[in-house]
Amino acid sequence: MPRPDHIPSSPDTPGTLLQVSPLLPSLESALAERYRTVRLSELPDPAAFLRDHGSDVVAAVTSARTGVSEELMDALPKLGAIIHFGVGYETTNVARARARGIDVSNTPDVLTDCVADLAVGALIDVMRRISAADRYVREGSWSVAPFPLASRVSGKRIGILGLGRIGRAVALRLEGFGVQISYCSRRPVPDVNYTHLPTAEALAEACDALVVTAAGGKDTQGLVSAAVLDALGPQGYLVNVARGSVVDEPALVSAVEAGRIAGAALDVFADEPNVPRALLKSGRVVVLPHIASATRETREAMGDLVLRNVQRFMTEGCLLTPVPETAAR
Ligand code: 8YV
Repeated sequence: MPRPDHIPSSPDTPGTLLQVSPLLPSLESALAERYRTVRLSELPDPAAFLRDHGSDVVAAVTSARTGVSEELMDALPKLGAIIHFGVGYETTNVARARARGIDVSNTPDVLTDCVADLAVGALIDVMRRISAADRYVREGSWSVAPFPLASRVSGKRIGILGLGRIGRAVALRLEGFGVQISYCSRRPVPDVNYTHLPTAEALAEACDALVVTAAGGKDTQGLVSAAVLDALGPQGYLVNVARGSVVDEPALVSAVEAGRIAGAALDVFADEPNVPRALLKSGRVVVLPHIASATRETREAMGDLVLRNVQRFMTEGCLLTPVPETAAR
């Protein structure tokens, strides 16, 4: 069958690289220059492509947000690698990929600093009410009355939910604020001096602000429950730079509406880009459009790591930064 116009015939590489979702423009160009790349979302008839050419695809590049669905995996019988742009990969069923012998990679480390920077910025914003104070000045309220007093950050008790690479980078930054740090992770981390607490609820109970840096996925779904928010209490703040799924969002909405927590700074939501109205309306909530890794420097570094993973797979059949062996879904 003749190759349709929308499928590039060069460069000559060992198989087709499927780009599942839109990516950083510089990465898209680099992939297209080096590999026979097909952009699934730009095809007039993706189903026809998968039917007629699915067996040409040897690797898939996708975003953390999109992953590779089980249906798509099933349509690619020769798929050998799924390469994610992003540290998260919960949108791909890794156990199923492994069972098929498909390797999976992500982009760890290169985004840690920027995500931690934003988490600390968001924490200070919600406690000191920086965004709210900015709105206050702009709407002309400063000449009417002074801005209400906010909450001190330095010296407070901060809980970190998920002490992985990003959680540790957040803790390291906060050490400079003289805070007391405690954390909850699947297991105690051996080389830190922070206090380990066994459950999210115990952690929330013991802190003034809870910073969520745990990975998304079914293991952490709804981990920040109504009970955890109640344990945080009316003087407590929630910061989430992880995944919307880690927080029970309806429970958060009702806790914010009832003043059962003091405030929240959220970079991630359950159904992005949709943000519940109650959160948008609350002056106690800082809402951000999932920007924790969104700096030019970090996104370029993520793109570069994706490219190096693709190169490694296409030349040596293995990946540079495979996801941990323990990763399931
Ligand atoms: C990006 C992220 O928004 O790395 C992640 O898991 O959530 C963010 O860095 C994402 O990679 C874009 O798909």
